[in-house]
Amino acid sequence: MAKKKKKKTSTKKKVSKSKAVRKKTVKKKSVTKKAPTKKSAAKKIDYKAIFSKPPVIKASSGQIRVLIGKAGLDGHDRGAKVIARACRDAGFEVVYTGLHQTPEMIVNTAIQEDVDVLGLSILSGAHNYLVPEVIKGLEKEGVKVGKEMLIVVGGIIPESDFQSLKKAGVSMVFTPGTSIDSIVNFIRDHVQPKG
Ligand code: B12
Repeated sequence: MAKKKKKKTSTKKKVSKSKAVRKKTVKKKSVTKKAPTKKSAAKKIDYKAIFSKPPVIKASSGQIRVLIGKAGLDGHDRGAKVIARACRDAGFEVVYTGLHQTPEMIVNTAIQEDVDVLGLSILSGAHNYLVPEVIKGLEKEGVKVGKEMLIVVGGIIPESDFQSLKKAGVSMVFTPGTSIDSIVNFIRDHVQPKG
């Protein structure tokens, strides 16, 4: 019995020791927490500056022609369909590729349909691969991206990728929550129909 009592006391001591250690660690953490510096504040992406001067192109006909493309394994087609319908309602000529297209398929359709705007809808996270692939394919076929054809991208696109997409030839990125009107107006403002 006496032995058992001794054991219990020693365990209590151990617990109280480890509590003290935990308290110390918490204190340390709060001390080392840094306030945001000027450097980290400067890192914030100013997407309006990145896409500040999108080009204005001349349409190949009297009606603005738009292709909405879905590349890769991405199965999210709501946004693409919503945009395709809104563009049609705005009076544009619209072609929708449907799901699971390869970049080559999208390039071929864009050229065959002689579109002024290629809108890529990507929610899969593969935009950093797919978008440059499509643009490279168009340029290989002699399309002057940003002069004869506007490339716009919509979907789940982190702001940190805006700069590289702009560099690849994208004129504007539209993320979730963008109003349909602002998308239609962007196309109207940046594509001048013939005549
Ligand atoms: C609905 C939904 C689904 C539905 C899709 C139904 C369908 N037929 O589209 C279902 C249930 C099938 C689904 C499945 C999956 N999903 Co999901 N899904 C969503 C959810 C909740 C909403 C997407 C949506 O329809 N929004 C409404 C439409 C109108 O908005 P939108 O597409 O964003 O379009 C707007 C803009 O982005 C822009 N836009 C979009 N396209 C274009 C094109 C052009 C040309 C222009 C100008 C503008 C534009 O304009 C629109 C209007 O503002 C999002 C979360 C979210 N809040 O976005 C996740 C989300 C997209 N899904 C996600 C994931 C991971 C999946 C799955 C992989 C889950 C799984 N493990 O199975 C699968 C993948 C299926 C597949 N084969 O691809 C992730 C993607 C993560 C990422 N990319 O980093 C998200 C972001 C959820 C999350 N927070 O994790 N999903």
